[in-house]
Amino acid sequence: MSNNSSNNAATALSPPLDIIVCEDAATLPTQQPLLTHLYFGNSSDTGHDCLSIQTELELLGSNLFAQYWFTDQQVAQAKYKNIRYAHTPQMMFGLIQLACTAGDDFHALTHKAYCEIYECLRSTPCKHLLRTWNFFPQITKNDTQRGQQNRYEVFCHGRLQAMHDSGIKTKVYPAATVIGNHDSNLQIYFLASDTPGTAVENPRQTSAYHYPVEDDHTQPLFSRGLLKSWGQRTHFYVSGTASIVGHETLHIDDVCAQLNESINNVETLVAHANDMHHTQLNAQDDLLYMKVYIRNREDVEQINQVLAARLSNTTPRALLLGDMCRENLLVEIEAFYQA
Ligand code: 3EB
Repeated sequence: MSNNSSNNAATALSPPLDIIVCEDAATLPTQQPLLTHLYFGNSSDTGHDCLSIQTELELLGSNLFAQYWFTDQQVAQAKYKNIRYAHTPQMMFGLIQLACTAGDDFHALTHKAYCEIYECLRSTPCKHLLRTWNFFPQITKNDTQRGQQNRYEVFCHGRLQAMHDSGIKTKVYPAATVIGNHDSNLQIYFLASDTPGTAVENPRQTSAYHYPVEDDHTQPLFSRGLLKSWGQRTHFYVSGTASIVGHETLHIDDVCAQLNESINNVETLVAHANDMHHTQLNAQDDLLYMKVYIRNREDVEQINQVLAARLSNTTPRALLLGDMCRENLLVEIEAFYQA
C-alpha cells in the first residue's frame, strides 16, 4: 500500500484557490492556471482558455465586471451531459444551462439539472458542493402545473428530490444564491471540492432548511454560509441574504431598511463564524466583494447611498437587476470573504 501522506485529505494542505476581482478584463495580472472567469454585464471576449460564465442579469452599476478564479495546478476542462466544467483533482467549477420557457415542466427541469450536477460530481474526486448560483425566469409566478406553488417553491422541491434521488445524505448544504432572471434559461453554476466545507448558520435567522413550509419537499436546502480553507487561506461563502429575521420578511416597501437589515445579517453571520470556528474574519476588511441583487432599477441610487455608508469605498461590488424569491423582498446581497 502507498503511504503517500499527500493522499490524506485530512492532513494535506489543499491547493490555493485565489480570486482576482477586475474592473477591466484586460488587466488580468496572473499567469497561473485559470479555473473560471465569471463576468457580469457585457464583456468583451477575453480569449482566456478557461470556463467562462456570463451571469444572465443586467448590470446596474459596478466597479466589478469580472472575477478570475485561479490555482497553481493544471486545470482541465470537461463535459458531462449538459454540464461544462473546469477541474483539478481538488476543485471544480461547473455550469449547466437549460432552456426554460413558460409552458415547461419546471420541476422536471430543476430535478434534471441537479441530478446531472450530482452525477457529474460523483464522476470526479470533487464530491462536495460548496457554493451554487441559480437563476431562472418568473421566480414568483405561480406554476400552472403545480396548483398553489410558485416557481421558487417548485425549484426547491426539484432540488430536494434530486438530492434524495442521487443518494446525497450530507447535511452540509452548499451556500447558495437563487435569483429570478429576465432570460429564458435555468442557469446554475457551482463550486465543488474533494473535501467538505463547514456550514455556518445565522443566529438571527431560522435555518432555511428549517423554515416552516407547508410541504416538506419545498424546504430550501442551503446553508447561510460555508467556510472552506484553500492553501493558507480561508474562504467564507455567504449565501444570498435578505431582510429576513427568524423566517419573516422585515421592512416591507422600504428598500434602504431592507438593505441595512441584510447587511446586519451578513455581519452577524461573520461574527458567528468567528465565534464557532476560530476564524478571524473582519466583516469589512476581508470582504472581497459584495453582489447586490435589486428588484426595481429605480432603487439604485438609494442602494448606493446605503452601500456608501456601510462598506469601505474600495470594496468591489456589483449591482444586478434580478427578482427575489419572495415578492416582498426588494433587495438581496451575497458576500465573499477571504482571509
Ligand atoms: C432566504 O433567506 C432568501 O433557496 O437556495 C437565499 C439564498 C434564498 C438561497 C435557496 C434562497 C436560497 O430565504 C432566499
